[in-house]
Amino acid sequence: MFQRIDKNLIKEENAKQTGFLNEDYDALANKLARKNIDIEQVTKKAAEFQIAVPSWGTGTGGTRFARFPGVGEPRNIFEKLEDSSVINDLSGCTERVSPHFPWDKVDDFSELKQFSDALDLKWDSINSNTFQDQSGQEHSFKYGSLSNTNKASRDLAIEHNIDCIKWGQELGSKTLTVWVGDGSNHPGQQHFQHAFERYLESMKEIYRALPSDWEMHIEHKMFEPAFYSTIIQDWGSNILAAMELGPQARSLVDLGHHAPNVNIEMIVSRLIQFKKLGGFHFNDSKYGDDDLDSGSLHPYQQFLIFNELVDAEYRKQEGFSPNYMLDQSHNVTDPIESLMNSAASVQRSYVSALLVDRTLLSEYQQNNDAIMASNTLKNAFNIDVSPILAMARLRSGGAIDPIATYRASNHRANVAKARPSSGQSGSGIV
Ligand code: PSV
Ligand code: MN
Repeated sequence: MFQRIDKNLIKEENAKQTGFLNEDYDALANKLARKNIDIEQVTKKAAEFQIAVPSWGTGTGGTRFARFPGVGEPRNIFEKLEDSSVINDLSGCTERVSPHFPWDKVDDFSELKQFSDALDLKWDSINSNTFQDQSGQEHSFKYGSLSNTNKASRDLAIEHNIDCIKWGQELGSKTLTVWVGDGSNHPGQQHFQHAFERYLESMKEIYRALPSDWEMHIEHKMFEPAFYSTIIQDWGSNILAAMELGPQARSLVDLGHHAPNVNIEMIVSRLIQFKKLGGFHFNDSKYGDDDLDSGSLHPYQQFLIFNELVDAEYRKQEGFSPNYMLDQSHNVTDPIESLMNSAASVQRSYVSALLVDRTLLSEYQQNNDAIMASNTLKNAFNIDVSPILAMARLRSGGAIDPIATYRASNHRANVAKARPSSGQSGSGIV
């Protein structure tokens, strides 16, 4: 049976560590004071940081080869919310959940809203799924959705996105994220321009249905499921589409959706400059869209992205308010542990970027002092901000050590009986 994480358990577990944390925090406060940084200001910002959890990330992922179901994994959106509340109660920075429709569709959205309210959770961006057919679907998405040559398939995809907006309104969301798998597998299969024209025409219809206080986020992806061309394959096509649609349309950057070695932080800077940065799907990757845990391989790249974000915040850049969200697949770990670790990893990058001496950096840049400019970033990155993150969690009622407290709670074993495994071991969507 699901039980919300016991606040007393959090207190007991925290009590074991508070003494050491205070010592480490004071030592870091002194170190930062020598650099004229007030640790309390930084901790306050760390405590304000929020990143959304993807509903689908709470289940065990898989590859196109196989999926190994996890014990007690959630079977529906209500159980996904239960697990999301565990993540938020321990991490203190994941109060929003991003649903995916129709995977998370319910008959009664007011019931779902009541359920999330009771768990102190809010709703983030709504993701529409037109990359697979639903059973009995009349017009297939096999050859694309919003860009399909068949108008009836396009209309179905448009209608689904408009439904997503309506469901999102019932949940209190303000953003629609559109990622489509449309593309081609063979050179010559598709007329590039005509396909993009059809996509834009469909997107314009969805855009017209957008409430005035909503945003539409367009997510680009270089490959997969189409392996030769993808309709919104990179940030170029993405920003073109967003510009064509209007000010409520912005681009979303999923870290795994670029060719290896692409300078993602520079893409972020460009999108910020033209008020087109909608948000992020954080994850890490070595080869492609691996969907590994955030910061597990490239923590410096993640920091450099936050360096751009904090710089925009520092300069009070107009129109800057990106959504932060995780988008990962957890194939061999407990998804709750991976999501807590990942949220903290992204929060760490944010906090480290707050420590960059921006006046000094700007002087070095102005004087073309490459080594000192680079060292200014490295100096901030190399400071271990763990005590700030732990203190922010402690003060917001979370756990100093989320994974240790989670394990002490026995959540997985508690829900295992109520959530018997479906026994499926077929391939899963990652
Ligand atoms: C596509 O690979 C993606 O990154 C999009 O955000 C989807 O909505 C999500 O993954 C679903 O798995
Ligand atoms: Mn994504």
